[in-house]
Amino acid sequence: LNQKGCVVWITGLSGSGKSTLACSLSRELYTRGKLSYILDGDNLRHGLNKDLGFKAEDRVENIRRVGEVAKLFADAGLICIASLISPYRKDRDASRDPKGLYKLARAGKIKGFTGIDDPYESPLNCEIELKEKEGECPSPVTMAEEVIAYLEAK
Ligand code: GGZ
Repeated sequence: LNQKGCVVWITGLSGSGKSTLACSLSRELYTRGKLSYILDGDNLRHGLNKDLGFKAEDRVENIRRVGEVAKLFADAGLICIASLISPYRKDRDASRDPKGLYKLARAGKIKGFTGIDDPYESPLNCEIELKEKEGECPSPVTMAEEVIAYLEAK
């Protein structure tokens, strides 16, 4: 396989087009020779998550399970596209916590974890700020190009 496994997590309200985006993304990836697999919240609620409803604790468990399954697909080398409402920030963050460090920190098992119970002070006068554009995180290549362009200009 000429690809590296990863998880693309799509969040948003019911009817906002998450499943549609997941399908078109999967198709586009296929035309580029990349294998993907869609984990759709609504579909999974017929099987893996059929015991879960929409109470807060059920949604938390829903996101946790899908996060774990998504990790397995990514480990197997697939581009796993998870499309769930996933309304709670904390649960989404937990699904993007590859080393489980934020979870441990939130449970108080790691003390003084930056961003949880220890501060992160962003610089006040930084020269280059690499940030999201239109809600999207630029690729490492794009960010590297930005740094190089800045250095060249200087
Ligand atoms: C939200 C609900 C609810 C309630 C049924 N709240 O647009 P749909 O219909 O086809 O997809 C929605 C789906 C949401 O499942 P998720 O697993 O993505 O939700 S979560 O991440 O919050 O766990 C919607 C349908 O289930 N549906 N009742 N009360 N969506």
